[in-house]
Amino acid sequence: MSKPGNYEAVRKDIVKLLHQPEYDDGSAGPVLVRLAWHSAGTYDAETDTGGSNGAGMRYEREGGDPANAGLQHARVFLEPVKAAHPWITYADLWTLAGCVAVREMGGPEIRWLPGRTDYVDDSKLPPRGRLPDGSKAADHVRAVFYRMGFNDQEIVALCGAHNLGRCHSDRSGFDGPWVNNLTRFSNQYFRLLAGLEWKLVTLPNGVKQWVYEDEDGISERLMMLPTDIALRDDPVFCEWVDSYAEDKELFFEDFAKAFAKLMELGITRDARGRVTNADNVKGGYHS
Ligand code: HIF
Repeated sequence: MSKPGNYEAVRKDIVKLLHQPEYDDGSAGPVLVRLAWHSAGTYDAETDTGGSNGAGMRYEREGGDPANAGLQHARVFLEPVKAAHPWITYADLWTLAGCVAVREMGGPEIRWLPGRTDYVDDSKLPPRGRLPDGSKAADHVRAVFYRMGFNDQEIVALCGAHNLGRCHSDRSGFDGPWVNNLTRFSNQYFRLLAGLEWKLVTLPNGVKQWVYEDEDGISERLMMLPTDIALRDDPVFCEWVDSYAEDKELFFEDFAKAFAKLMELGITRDARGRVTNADNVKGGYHS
């Protein structure tokens, strides 16, 4: 067991578990990034509910949300790390793992601060339906991310995370990866979104998505969600898509800031960075 507060030791153990030859594309990285984002992305700024505090996905009410299908894999990957460092909260572990995974897959360093609680505050529980629906258009994407407090530029920067991983027909109904090198963080997502000719298709399960096929039709099919294509086709979003397609450094910088902000939603800190709303939660329960 590591010394409480030794986040470096936790980081090292997260790095060690990323290589998973038997799982998916051989890496736990993408699904860990998704776990971190879904833990935080339920936040509603107006009512100050949802967010990563509480690690609510451990329980059926949030964990069983169809939007979170598949994320049990990410939580299971992290169990040995929790066992080796029992002092870390799940809420901290899940958010840290996402940031470490981005960095290890070649992305930017994301500023991450500890202090989240595993107390579940009943008054802060998010209702289901707060996470975005990939079949929708730009107005839906804006509604979801404005609710969390993001602007148009930050939304597009965040969406570059779809450079990682893939869709699974048994989880979301969508199918396939956004890019070829799907465990390497880069701005390829934006280059492909802006540069390729995408075709709308209906999958055998009735789900509609956009695909690109090489002329020979042999190489693996790449895909885009309707919400991804919405970024290309919206007059404001598309300016940022082009900027990030052209300038990888700018994308890395903006992504790191936006993702760090996402991880902090619902967490308040004092001047020294200590969390002020994680302890002594009234009416909550602890795992
Ligand atoms: Fe995703 N996202 N996301 N996403 N996402 C999926 C997979 C990943 C949306 C829908 C989906 C973000 C925003 C949005 C990752 C990271 C981020 C899947 C496929 C869907 C449907 C799930 C599956 O079938 O396994 C929508 C509608 C979003 C709003 C536009 C974030 C910015 C891009 C916030 C973000 O960081 C990652 C990583 C994956 C890959 C997971 C995997 O298991 O490989």
